Amino acid sequence: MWIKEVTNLSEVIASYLVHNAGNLEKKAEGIALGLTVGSWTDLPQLEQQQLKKHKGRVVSVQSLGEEPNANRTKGIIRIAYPAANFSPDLPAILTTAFGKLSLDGEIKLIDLEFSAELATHFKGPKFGIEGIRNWTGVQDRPFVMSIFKGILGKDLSFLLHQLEQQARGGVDFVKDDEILFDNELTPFEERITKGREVLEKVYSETGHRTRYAVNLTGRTFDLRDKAKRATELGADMLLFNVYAYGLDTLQSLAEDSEIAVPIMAHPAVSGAFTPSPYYGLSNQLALGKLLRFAGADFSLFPSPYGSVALEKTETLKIVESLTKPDYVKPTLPVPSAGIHPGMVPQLIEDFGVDSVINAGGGVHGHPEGSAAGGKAFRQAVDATLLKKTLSVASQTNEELRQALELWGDKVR
Ligand code: 1AE
Repeated sequence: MWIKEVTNLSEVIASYLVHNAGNLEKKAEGIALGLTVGSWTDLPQLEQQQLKKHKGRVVSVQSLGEEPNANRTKGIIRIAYPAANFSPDLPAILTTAFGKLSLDGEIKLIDLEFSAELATHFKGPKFGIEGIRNWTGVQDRPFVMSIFKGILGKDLSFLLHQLEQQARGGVDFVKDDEILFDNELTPFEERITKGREVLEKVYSETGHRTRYAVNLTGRTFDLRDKAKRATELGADMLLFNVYAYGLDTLQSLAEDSEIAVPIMAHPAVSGAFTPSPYYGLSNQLALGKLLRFAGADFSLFPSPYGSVALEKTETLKIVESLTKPDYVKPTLPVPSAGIHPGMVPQLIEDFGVDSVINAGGGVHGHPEGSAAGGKAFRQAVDATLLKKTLSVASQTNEELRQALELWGDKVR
């Protein structure tokens, strides 16, 4: 591996995983030139001088040898792109670092490192983990979230009943299903106003406050007004299908001072970009750093043990890029999909206390209904933090006992 000196220039450094690229140094130089000033050495001296500040810089080249049994070489190339080449926004940065290059052979963008100056253009999450903890008053334990299920074709009274049951189960957050769009049966504004009444009622009766993330949907140019209206109506949080709209749309919403609520980024559609080992974006970038820099307070991603599983190493890299010290606040990791109470000890072991345990079917599928489903999760969390096994805890927690009887206590 060789590394050229890294400077403090305003720039973004892109890391690429390449396969079968031949001579890596040559490949790297080709990218550094090709994505910036084009051909270089044939130009007259004056022009070379003028173009110098725009030229991409090869930062490092590392061979990873051959893939076992595949007869394929691979390596990692890092290229710095001067900020002079782009406006400080994600569409420009992505197009610079991975525009046409994304179409050009076996190359995967695995990371983007922002220089300090460039990072000042990104505000990141409004709340971050600390902000969400202060807002909710929930400290020292993972949050528990449940997801509306089976709402399509149902009316508002059905939705409100399901909301009430989830809140009575003691979950911290309830989110819309990402496939619930604005519709006549459960209109966006009424979900917010009537949902709020239900959650206030549960709070006044039980002392437990649940917050609701309403799905912000519709045409892109309408989103800003719709999000503002949602906050005026008292929406607690917004759910957002960021990869259906684009990262910059998320960033614009997150930066708007009149949209002063946390935003939860859903991973829908991101799988179109991430699963190949050879092409696209890494999960740590797509569901980690880019969402954090674009301002998501929560990032949902497939857990390693649920129904839409990701490799555990992938999920841990996502969490690292959501939470490690960086220029912007951390984003709450939400490992999701196919989660049931028996998985709680493993979720806490893998993702820690600063995470959200999130389930749809694992709440509503409880034999005694959704409230019991929420309680079973809270009991599993409490037991795990007290270092009790779920099996011991289930002797004194009926809801947990029933959940374990149904789903077991194994992650797979
Ligand atoms: C990766 C996102 C998971 C999600 O949005 C969802 O609806 C999960 O539902 P369950 O928990 O698998 O029923």
